[in-house]
Order: sequence, then C-alpha cells, then structure tokens
Amino acid sequence: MTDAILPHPFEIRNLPTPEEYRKRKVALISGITGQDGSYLTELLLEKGYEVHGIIRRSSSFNTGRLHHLFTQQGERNIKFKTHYGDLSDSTNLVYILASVQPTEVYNLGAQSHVKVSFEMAEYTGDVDGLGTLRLLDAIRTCGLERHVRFYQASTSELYGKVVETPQSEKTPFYPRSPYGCAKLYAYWITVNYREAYGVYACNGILFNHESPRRGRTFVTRKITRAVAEISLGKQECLSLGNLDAQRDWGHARDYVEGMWRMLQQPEPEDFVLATGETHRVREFVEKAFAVVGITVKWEGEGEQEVGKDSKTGKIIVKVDPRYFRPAEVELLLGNPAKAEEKLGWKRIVDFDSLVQEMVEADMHAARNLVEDHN
Ligand code: NDP
Ligand code: GDR
Repeated sequence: MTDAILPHPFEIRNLPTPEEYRKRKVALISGITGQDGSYLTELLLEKGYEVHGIIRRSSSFNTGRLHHLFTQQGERNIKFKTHYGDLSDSTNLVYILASVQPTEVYNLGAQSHVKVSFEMAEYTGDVDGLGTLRLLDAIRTCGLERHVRFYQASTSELYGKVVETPQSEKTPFYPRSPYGCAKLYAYWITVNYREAYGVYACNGILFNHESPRRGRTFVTRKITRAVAEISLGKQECLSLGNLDAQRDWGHARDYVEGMWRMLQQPEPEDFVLATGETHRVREFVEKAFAVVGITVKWEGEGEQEVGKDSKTGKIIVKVDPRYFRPAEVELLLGNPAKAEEKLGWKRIVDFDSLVQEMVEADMHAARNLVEDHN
C-alpha cells in the first residue's frame, strides 16, 4: 500500500488526525431521497449524527420521503442538511465532501431499476459504476481516505444467473443486466480503494428490501398499490411480467441498520444482508390480495395466465410481456450468516408482516387520498 501515488490536488487545511476527526458523527448520504436514504437518515439522526444528503435538481418534487424531517427540523434538535449534487458531477462531489467533512459516507445513489437499465445502459453505467469511482476519488482528492468510512450499496443482482444457492459473500458473480454490470464495477472499485489506498470501504450486498416507501415501479409496491385500488373498485386489473421470479424480500428499515453496523467494525469487510427465504412474485400477489380478503385463482399458462377473484370470477391479474426483461434473474436466496455472526444483525420483519404493512399503507393512502410521494 502506498501513501499516495500522485500528490493530492486539493487538501483540506488543518485537517485533524483521523482519530480526532472521527470523534464527530457526520454522515453524508448520496441517494438520500430514495427509499433507503430516508430510513437511513432517520436511523442516523436517532443516533445523534449530523446528516447531510445529496439531492438532484428536479423539475418536480423529489424530497417527499424526507418531508417529515424537514418539518421536524424546527421542532426537534436535529442536524439535517441537503446539498444539490449528482454522481455524474465530480467537481460537485469534491466540493460537497470538502465542505461537509463527513466521517461516514453512504453511497446509495443509483439508477436502481433493473428493467430501465436495459433501456438506459450507458447512463446506468455512468451513475452506478463510475459514480461510485467519482465519490471514492473525491474522498482521496480531499485527502480524507484515512478519515472517512465508506459504504457501497452493492446488490444481490451481482449474483444474477444462479451459480449456487443460498448466495453468500463467497458466491461468484454473474450479473444479468446493465444495472448488475455497473454495480459489479462499483463493487470491485470499492474493494480496490480499500486495498490500494487503505480506505475503510465496505460493500453491503443487499438482497431485495421493500417498504411502504418503495418506488411504485418495483414489483412489490406495484402489487400492493394495485391491490388497494382494486379492492376499492378504483382499478380493474394488475398487469405483471414474470410471475415465477423468486426473490429474498426483507424490510428496508432492517437493512439500513445493517448498513450502519458495517461501518462500526474494527476492519472493513463485505457483508450479505438477506432473510434466507425466497418467495415467488405470484406468492406476493396471493398474500397481498389475501390481506384485503380476496383469494386469487390462477388459470392458463405463460403469457395467457390470469389471476381471478375466486368469488366473483373477475380477472384481477394479467401477464403482460412488456414487463419481461431481456435477461432475467430467476432466483435470489441469500445467506446472511456472516452478518448475523459478525455484526449481530438479523432481520426483524418477516415476509407476511412486510406484505401486510405495505398493503395497509396503500389502503390508507387510497382511502384517504393521501398524497403519495414515493
Ligand atoms: P431508490 O431508487 O429508491 O433511490 C435511488 C436514489 O438515488 C434516489 O435518491 C435518487 O434520486 C438517487 N439518484 C439517482 N440517480 C442519481 C444521480 N445521478 N446522482 C445522485 N443521486 C442519484 O433506491 P433504493 O433506496 O431502493 O436503493 C438504494 C441503493 O441501494 C441503490 O443504489 C440501489 O441500487 C441499491 N440496492 C437496493 C436494493 C433494494 O432492494 N432496495 C437492494 C440492493 C441494492 P431521485 O430521488 O432524485 O431520483
Ligand atoms: P429487482 O426488483 O429487479 O429484483 O431489483 P423488481 O421489483 O423490479 O423486480 C423483481 C422481480 O419481479 C419481476 N416482475 C416485475 N418487476 C417489475 N418491476 N414490474 C413488473 O410488472 C414485474 N412483473 C414481474 C421482475 O422480472 C423481477 O424478477 C431490485 C432493485 O431495488 C435493485 O436496485 C436492487 O439491486 C435489487 O432489487 C436487489
């Protein structure tokens, strides 16, 4: 390991020693407006951190998941600030790092939709892959590589095509989408900066995690919103793609706790966070409809398959090939043993409770016409 191959082009003046510096608790989160960003912010504020987030300039409102925190700022003594920025803009990242001087950086920002990544492959590579490099390089540029702890939002999509199950930190990667390939670069550049420059950098290889704050185009939330609307007579039918994909679904709130724990260890390492259970998309559909008292009866096969309300005989689920992916990840099932042993981490919310919470939240929103920011 070398101290620095090139001199730092820019250094913060009067930087304290890493030990002195880390006595503060200051977090910087990219992707703070997303599902995980909002739960992580809540967790860190509860732990007494000063939290800074990078938000993108958008022509429409994109801070809905943080709304309650902005309003609490005046009432509670919380230290929370947002900064305009983008993972495609290196200068801006250097500027934010130099002015915030964080002790922990959580890189959650990404074009995170797998299907969209097939349509926006280059952009996804730029933001999800090179964006991670830009943030790591910004840390070096500021001379903070021994001061900052870095979390990279790696993903079970790295496993892609099934090589073995359950998938652990030792399972070889075989990504199946531009998103997975971009995240593969991000995974390895994180490992590389750890090994080359001694950055305390960890990959959290997280399996799918959901919540009422999940984006509406991901399958779980798409299902729970449709279940609420269909049960209230506001929507006829739900169109889905591959009903047989299997996922290891947990609750986002449990997973952000694991992210934080990864950065509190004596040495940086990579960890899988998962439930150790897998369920098919169709099972999620059945459970979600069951919450509102509807039993789904499946008929037909392949693209002709439909789900009917067993009481009324009405078609409430259809297969639409538009939602199929050019290459699919058929089965994800994680082994969280390392995180359980070394981090003392365990998921709390089980599959049934997750589905129930999401359906109930969407029922509440649909009944009360609550504005949905997610
Ligand atoms: P979301 O899609 O909900 O949030 C993504 C965040 O990234 C948003 O804040 C978004 O901003 C921001 N973002 C998008 N593009 C850029 C950019 N160019 N520059 C800066 N920020 C950007 O994702 P999740 O919260 O679900 O996931 C968080 C991270 O974890 C992502 O990196 C995702 O790939 C990864 N991950 C997620 C898993 C899951 O199951 N949820 C599992 C494993 C990994 P805006 O609001 O403006 O769009
Ligand atoms: P995923 O999540 O691709 O696993 O990525 P998503 O919810 O989009 O898909 C899960 C599975 O459901 C199938 N599916 C559908 N998916 C969507 N979005 N819409 C549909 O109509 C539909 N019908 C069936 C998909 O084919 C797939 O098999 C998520 C993201 O959060 C990533 O950022 C993260 O890295 C991984 O989880 C772990």
